Amino acid sequence: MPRNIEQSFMKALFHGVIAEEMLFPFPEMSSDERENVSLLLDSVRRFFGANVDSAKIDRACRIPPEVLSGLKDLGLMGLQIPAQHGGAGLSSMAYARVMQEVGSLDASIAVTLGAHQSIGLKGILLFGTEEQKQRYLPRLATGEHMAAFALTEPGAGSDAAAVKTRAELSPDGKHYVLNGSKIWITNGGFADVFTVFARTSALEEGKKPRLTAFIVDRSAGVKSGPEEHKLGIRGSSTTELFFEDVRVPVENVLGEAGKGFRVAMEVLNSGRLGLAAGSIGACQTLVRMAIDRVQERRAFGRHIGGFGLIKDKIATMLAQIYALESMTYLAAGLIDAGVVDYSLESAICKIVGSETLWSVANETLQIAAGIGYMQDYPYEQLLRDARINLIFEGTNEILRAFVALSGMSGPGRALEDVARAMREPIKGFGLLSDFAIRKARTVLGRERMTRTHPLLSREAVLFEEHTGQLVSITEAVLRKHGRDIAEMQYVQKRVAEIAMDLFGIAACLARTTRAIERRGEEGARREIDLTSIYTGMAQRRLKQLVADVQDNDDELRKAVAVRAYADRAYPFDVL
Ligand code: MYA
Repeated sequence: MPRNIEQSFMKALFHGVIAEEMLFPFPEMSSDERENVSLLLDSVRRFFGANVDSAKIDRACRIPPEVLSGLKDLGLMGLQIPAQHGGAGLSSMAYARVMQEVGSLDASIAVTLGAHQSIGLKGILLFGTEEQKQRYLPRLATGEHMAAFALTEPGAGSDAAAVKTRAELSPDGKHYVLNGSKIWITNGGFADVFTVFARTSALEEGKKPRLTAFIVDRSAGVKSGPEEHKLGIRGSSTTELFFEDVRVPVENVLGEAGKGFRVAMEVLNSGRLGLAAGSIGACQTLVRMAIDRVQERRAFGRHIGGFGLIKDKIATMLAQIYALESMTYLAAGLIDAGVVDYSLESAICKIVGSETLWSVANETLQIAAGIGYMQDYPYEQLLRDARINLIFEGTNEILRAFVALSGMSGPGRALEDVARAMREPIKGFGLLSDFAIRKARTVLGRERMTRTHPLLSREAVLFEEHTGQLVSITEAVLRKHGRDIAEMQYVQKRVAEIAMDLFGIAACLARTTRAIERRGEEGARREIDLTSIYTGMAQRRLKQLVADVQDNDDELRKAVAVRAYADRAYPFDVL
């Protein structure tokens, strides 16, 4: 059990604390749940095999209604809704495993299911009152009602707090009146129930408005725009939503009035893991296709699978997927263990999931070569379907900034504490937080990985060393930039990427240790090898990232971009 259930593994790591008890033993589902999930997955595979034609869904830009109702009959709409409210009551690990399977079968369907339950109804699960749960969850669990999450607006995408949709309390205090619109809402064309975010305070210059989350029934007057035409996930529904004097009873406020931003963030924290899980599944489908292709396509008198550069691509994909799967199930396991703050871990899984999928889709298409580019084959659709994951549920750029700033905020506070304690040594010492005390008593040196299997000691040392680097870089940039760090996006990107690689190595170490303990060195050979390849790749990236902190051309790049904005184009022509 974690040292401190409030603490996040990654936030602790930014302080140099390796909370090994959060890594070991690597989490797993109970055997009962594993059995249930296996049975469910068998039915899912059979159903998709017999009823789902992804190319047809892509061409028709819709999921046939009979497929949607079949998915509902399978019980796929209420996976995490507790049994008492009509759902399957799955743990986060089990939910992730089901989303992984659906992600391996059809992206439009995965996104529809994800928008319904990873985010659409998640607010009710996390923040709903008992009365709200009883009123909404049973019909959402069966899919009689479908849900959507309505946060994004034209001026409030990455800047989620800038929502303009207004909610005014009626003079009798019995309901709110919503006015405004939302864009790019997944399931927007048909959802019956929406989690809507609106501002309930006046806009003040330089201040963020207070948001409130509402459960809004379509029947209250929510209108949808036409379906958007998209690059990929074309079978999923994406529309605008319009609220014109939509009356919502005060009983439908989700969480506390004025605390809607937190509701949005917590829902997204949990939703991002679903996306990572779906990405694992899509990667598995792609790697299977890539392996089939390299064994059937011939060049220069032999299968292309025999060439070193092809082997390199396949090995890289496997190592990346192994790390992604390890990170995602580690994070899901932490949630199941009761850890409250998993915001950094889930953001990291979302970034790594979407980028791994993009790279695996790209490399698989490359291996397929000519046919990869043709619409008669599935590769191009998989590539198109994969692209959105880098954008929605928080763009990877904004999530990198979030990982860095949120990770560094703890050490930032600790440094302030230390500075204060140094100024007022007697009084100040009592004000020190746990972490700051450690720091003040320094030199604490780096913490050790003590529970990894000895066969992985090289990788464990690398993890320890780079944890030390993360801490010293964090301290150095906080001392140098102070609060201005919020504006230092190059630094944020590097810090985030160091953190991402460290989480990946930690997750692989924990999972592979369990594999070795259970099956011995030879039985765990595949896991050991993939851990070694992944750690090697991460090591090379980490070395570069650390070097770039000191030696970079950030300022030059900024200047070039500013000149390009003035030129409004690439400025040369050989003519
Ligand atoms: S849904 C729309 C997705 N939109 C976003 O993700 C929005 C991204 N933006 C943000 O997250 C925020 O605006 C950011 C903060 C992070 C930029 N957990 O001053 P602040 C706290 C907990 O930094 P801002 C979609 O796309 C923070 O500590 N707390 O805020 C669906 C602070 O607290 P305090 C958090 O600068 C698509 C306070 O909030 C978090 O305004 C369909 C203010 O922070 C957090 N994460 O911006 C998907 N963040 O005041 C279907 C901040 O106490 C998926 N805070 O210090 C299906 C997938 C299927 C896969 C298929 C595969 C094939």
